[in-house]
Amino acid sequence: MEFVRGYVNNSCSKMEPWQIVGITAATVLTGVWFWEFLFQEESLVTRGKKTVFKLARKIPAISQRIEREMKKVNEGFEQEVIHRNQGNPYITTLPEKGKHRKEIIQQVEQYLSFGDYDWKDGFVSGAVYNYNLDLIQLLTEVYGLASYTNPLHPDVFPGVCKMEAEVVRITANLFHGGPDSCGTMTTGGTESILMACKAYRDYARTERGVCYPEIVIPVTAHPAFSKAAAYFGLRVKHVPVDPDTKAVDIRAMRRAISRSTCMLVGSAPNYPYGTVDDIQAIAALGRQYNIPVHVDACLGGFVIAFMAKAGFDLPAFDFSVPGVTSISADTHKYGYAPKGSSIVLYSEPKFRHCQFYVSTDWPGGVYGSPNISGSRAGGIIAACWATMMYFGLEGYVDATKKIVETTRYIEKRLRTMDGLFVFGTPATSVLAVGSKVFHIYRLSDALCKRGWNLNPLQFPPGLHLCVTYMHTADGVADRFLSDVEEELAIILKDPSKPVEGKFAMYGMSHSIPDRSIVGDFTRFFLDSMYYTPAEEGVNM
Ligand SMILES: *Cc1c(COP(=O)(O)O)cnc(C)c1O
Ligand SMILES: *C1O[C@H](CO)[C@@H](O)[C@H](O)[C@H]1NC(C)=O
Repeated sequence: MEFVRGYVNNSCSKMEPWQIVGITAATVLTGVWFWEFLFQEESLVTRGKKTVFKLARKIPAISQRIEREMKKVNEGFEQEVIHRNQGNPYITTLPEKGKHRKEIIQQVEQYLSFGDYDWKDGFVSGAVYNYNLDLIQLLTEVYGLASYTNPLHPDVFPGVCKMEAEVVRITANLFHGGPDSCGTMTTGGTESILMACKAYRDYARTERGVCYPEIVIPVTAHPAFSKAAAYFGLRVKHVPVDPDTKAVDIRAMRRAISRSTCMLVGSAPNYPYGTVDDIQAIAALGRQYNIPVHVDACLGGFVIAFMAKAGFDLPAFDFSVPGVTSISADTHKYGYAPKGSSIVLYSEPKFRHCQFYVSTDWPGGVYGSPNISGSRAGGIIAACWATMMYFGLEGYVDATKKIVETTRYIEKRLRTMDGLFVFGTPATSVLAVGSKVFHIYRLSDALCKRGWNLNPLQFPPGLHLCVTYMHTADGVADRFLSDVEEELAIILKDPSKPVEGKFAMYGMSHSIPDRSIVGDFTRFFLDSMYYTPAEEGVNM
């Protein structure tokens, strides 16, 4: 101590006071700047890589080539949209006069007839989880009755509020929530996840004074978590999954935890492989480090909650596991409600309070809103409520039994096929296959040509099937399996042939190291959804 004092005093003895003040201030500011430079939302390495690619894209030869490719890709996307709409003219301005009801219905029918995939007969993975004309009629009527309600005004529409509260409570009970459990409805799984991330960010800030909260998620967790991080200024730490089980590596998750960690995430099941993370181990980490744990059951929540009753074994994954503090479950997937509804649940109201947004000083009055939307569609809540009443416990257990049995049957048969392997142990209704012998996208391409719409996976390449109620119809699973078998036989005659068709582009996009180019492609794809022709609008 003496020595340090003497040394510092000695070195400063020749300086004037302003110099000491100046150097101190400059050192502190440089230190802070350096700290902030090192520890940003993105790691130094990621930022370094991005800078290198950005500079590379400034080289004229490269930038021209990229531009050409981009243009091609963009035109490709537009051509595909034009093809899908079968050359029908576009309406780009309001019709001069309102149209007659009959004409509108005719046009709607025509619009809805576009598209090449026969989703009603089970050719599509996921997307539509149940199609039942009786239920649709009921929902149409219910939606009509409630279509003009807005639960933003509970005093005006108390009935819709009661329905929402009941849907939340029913779901909390399905997931073994205690008397303190609570939640809200949202517009979908993404919003449920956004809300949980927002709640935990605010909880970490207010309760623990964490300035830069971090979420720790498996690489297989749904992109909604990274989206939440991007929207709400959170940092993401991705944890790898075990290469064999495809469940999150718990030891790596422990290492990823820091003082800034505001939530741990496990999926039950995840989207890519349908495997379930070890929720009990994640919850134990949460308890040990006092960090909230979110279980993403968006996809399979309304399957996994009924599995025990349908006669399938499963480790506990819900509020019955101490340490699990929130769950997201989509009523608009296996809850079979129309799109636009999902549930986020918390073990205690203190977390839900962090989800709410409150503005106390607006001249328009004190304003409180539970989730992202302000005005909300009461019709969707009523339709979700009606779907739950329509199915009842028995209906859901029965559907779960059929769906999981079908998935297990498909899995068992796929495991016997040469050249294919199944990723991990699919737990519920989702499974994925890959190949060590040929490029799996060749199978994707071949099945696509036979009318199947399945989802491609990357890192490593795979093919994923989300089994819905439509796949449980007689003969659908067998038709799928025999199509796979026949195509496999063709592919295995020449296993090293490269991928062709539109899947070649998917394959190529994995090998592009500069992910910002893939990002640009994706933005063009999104642009193409809003494609309308450049010429003057046509009034049909
Ligand atoms: C579908 C899904 C979500 C998000 O749901 P959306 O309803 O599409 O917003 C979240 N997690 C998993 C595992 C999913 O499959
Ligand atoms: C969030 O918005 C959706 C969509 O309108 C609504 O159904 C849901 O009830 C909202 N959540 C809450 C808690 O209000």
